[in-house]
Amino acid sequence: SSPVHPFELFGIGGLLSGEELEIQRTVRTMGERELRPHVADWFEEGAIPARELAKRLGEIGVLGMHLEGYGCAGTNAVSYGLACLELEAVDSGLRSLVSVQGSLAMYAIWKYGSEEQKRQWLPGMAAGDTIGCFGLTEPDAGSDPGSMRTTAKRQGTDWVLNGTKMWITNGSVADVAVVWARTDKGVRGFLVPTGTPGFSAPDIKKKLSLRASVTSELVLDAVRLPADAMLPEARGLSGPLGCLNEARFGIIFGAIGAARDCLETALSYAAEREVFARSLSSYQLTQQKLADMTLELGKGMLLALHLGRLKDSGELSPERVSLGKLNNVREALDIARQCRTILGANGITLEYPVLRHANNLESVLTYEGTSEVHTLVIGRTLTGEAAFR
Ligand code: TGC
Ligand code: FAD
Repeated sequence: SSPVHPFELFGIGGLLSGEELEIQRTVRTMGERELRPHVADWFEEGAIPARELAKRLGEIGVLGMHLEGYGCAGTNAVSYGLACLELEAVDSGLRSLVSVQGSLAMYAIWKYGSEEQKRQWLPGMAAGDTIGCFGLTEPDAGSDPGSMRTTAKRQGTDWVLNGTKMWITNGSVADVAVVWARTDKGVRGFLVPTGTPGFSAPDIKKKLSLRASVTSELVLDAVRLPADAMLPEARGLSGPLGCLNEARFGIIFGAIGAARDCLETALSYAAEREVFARSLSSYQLTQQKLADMTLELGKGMLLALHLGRLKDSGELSPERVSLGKLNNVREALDIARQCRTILGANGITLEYPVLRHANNLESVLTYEGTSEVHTLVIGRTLTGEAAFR
């Protein structure tokens, strides 16, 4: 009998509306035609044409697509998730570009910015003409952003920022950095045009993961900003953490995209590859791997959709986001590694996407809250006891 796709086996398509399917198709088509042919080279070279990519992603409407107004598409959350899924099916680095632009930098302005800040920045960012980055992590403050050292101090009506941010996606290509800093009234967010004197963003080199993505340090050396550079509505750590919920949501779907791409690759490879005079897919050991991976992929997709529907009905708590991020990234990474075994030696090259996805997913497991942090969030929810410190 003819093979059935894992998502078809689970009946996933029937759970999506016509509009959601259409958005998914548009992003998939663009990704397959315009991104996939180049992505292995970008990964190998450790360089992407970020500006052109941002412009093209803006044209298809995926930058800040789940936000309302200011040039954003205003789609539902599930559609945004599906766009992330299709981009990450090509490469986690491309989904990262979109996550950071839309869910972190744009969302921070959209949620916490003044009307003037929204009008100044959001339309250009939605179009991909202006690139944003989001600086929370520091060399000595990752999982515990509350221990950040970057400061913003008043000098007259101005603010002066000093400190270093680390591991910042889109950092050196950004036009505007959303920087979180400690003030005498707690953590606040600042919009830093990257041409401001004292700001620099050296790239982080020699990455073995997320190579098709720009990752930089942000150095703030007495960066002087006017009073209106502060995001007026963000107070305390709940400001940046509120943005992370948005980006983590996209990752819940995105990780499924990477895993789907691996499984599709392994299914077709196993069907073609002959070992001991029979197709690799005809062996029970292979079928067990394929069946187990299909179960995890399908369950992860159902979880993503469930959380997406909860987000659309306003019932997605941060703890629920932790369930999805922890499960789907962990399972996607397992699937990518298992698929690599099916491809044998061919699996270690960039001719196939599986080890590229696996390497990328190592970063995805760590950023936006490590798997340990999300485990502890779930543990705190279940027991009422915080075990972070
Ligand atoms: P805690 O005392 O729990 O909370 C401090 C304040 O924040 C509030 N809060 C949240 N608000 C919104 N959403 C959430 N998810 C929130 N979690 C906590 C909380 O209610 C409280 O508010 P208030 O008003 O009472 O002050 O904070 P804690 O210091 O104990 O830390 C908790 C912990 C460890 C869970 C948190 O700090 C955490 O999530 N750490 C992980 C840090 C992280 O995820 N960093 C990501 C950086 S950005 C990134 O990685 C981008 S990669 C993107 C890409 O390339 O795709
Ligand atoms: P640490 O916090 O030092 O953690 C090290 C280990 O200790 C981890 O396994 C962790 O889970 C564990 N650990 C920590 N606390 C506990 C605990 N209480 N109990 C048990 N174990 C614990 N950040 C941004 O702000 N903006 C970005 O755009 C951005 N992009 C990124 C892109 C890439 C490619 C990468 C790799 C990272 C990016 N990050 C970004 C940073 C990312 O969010 C941090 O790496 C992450 O939050 C973890 O921080 P850390 O690396 O300092 O690890």
